[in-house]
Amino acid sequence: CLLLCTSSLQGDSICNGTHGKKALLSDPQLFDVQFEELVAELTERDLTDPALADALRRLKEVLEYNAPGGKKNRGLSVIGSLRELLPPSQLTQDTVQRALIVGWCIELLQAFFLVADDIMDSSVTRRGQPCWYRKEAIGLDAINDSFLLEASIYRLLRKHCRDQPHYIHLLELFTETSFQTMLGQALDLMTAPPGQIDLNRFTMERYKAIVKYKTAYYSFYLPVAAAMYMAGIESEEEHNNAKHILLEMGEFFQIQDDYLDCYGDPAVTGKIGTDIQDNKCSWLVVKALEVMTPEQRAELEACYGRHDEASIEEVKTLYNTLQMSTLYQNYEEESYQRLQKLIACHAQNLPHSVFLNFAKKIYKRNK
Ligand code: DMA
Ligand code: MG
Ligand code: MG
Ligand code: MG
Repeated sequence: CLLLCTSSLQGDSICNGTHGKKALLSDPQLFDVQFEELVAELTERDLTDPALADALRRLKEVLEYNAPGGKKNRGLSVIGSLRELLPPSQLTQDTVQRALIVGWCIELLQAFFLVADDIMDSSVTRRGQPCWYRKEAIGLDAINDSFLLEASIYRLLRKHCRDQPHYIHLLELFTETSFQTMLGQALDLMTAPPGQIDLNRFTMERYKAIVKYKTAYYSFYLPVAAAMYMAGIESEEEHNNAKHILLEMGEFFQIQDDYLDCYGDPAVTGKIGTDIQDNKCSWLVVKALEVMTPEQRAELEACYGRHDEASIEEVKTLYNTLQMSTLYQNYEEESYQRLQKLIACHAQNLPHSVFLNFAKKIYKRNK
């Protein structure tokens, strides 16, 4: 059905069903249909050596458990941004389909990082289900599964974009962004050595470096930059303008993630927080350190980064005493205002809607 879809107004597509029945599919619906297609492609049609049957069955299971089930904001923003960047006449069926596939490549990159991140962070749940490595008979085999998710990206890009002028740009963008994310994860992990509590490590400067690299590049710059390349926008100046705004949004997004780690409802976020016991350089601890008394600092030194329930509760009580919730809400408001200004002066030739659509999705989120 997807091949027959023609894009039309406002993110909806006319889709001729197999019986000639016309249905209006939204981008999120098209995106889900595309996932089924891509799984079949990667696990049934791509490699046909019967000797690989078991491994391909495993890949299918890994893809289906770890790639969908999230908010899909990153993946959907490729087609969303492309609709803002290209006139409807240039949004052919093929172009729309390619944008959906590149969107899934970003979701696969995210799945690759999350499978590994959950092992490293000793997390319990993700998107409302057990983390993949916690499933019976999976364990550390999940490491190889994360590699499979990453490798799938490049098979899809090759298959669908190889003859496009933007192919090389997309390849470099994905490899460069992956490297940036890995460096960010390295900073995140080395700033949180298990059992070695040293509050002096938790500076705002270190915090900003961690989140720019581990989150902002792949979550915000990558989807918009991919859409820009697909629309033929290659100029470094345009990319730097977009990056300026998107990295700022990414920083705020990770601050929300850190806030929700402690204050979010696991039934809504789908994950149980681990930052306090993991000794993480979270926005909450960095900000709390800025406002606490020397006595409170000594207390925090004695309970942060410890796994017993009483210590975790003590950190949370201290956060409540310091009114971290209010500090966060003030920060959110301030950040939103700053972002609006940034869009007004840095978006330049790019449609502001590319950035405003993204901003709308993340401010005041609770999941
Ligand atoms: C996640 O940071 C970053 C990457 C690259 C996956 P995190 O560990 O705070 O994320 P989460 O809270 O989703 O585990
Ligand atoms: Mg994590
Ligand atoms: Mg992590
Ligand atoms: Mg987190």
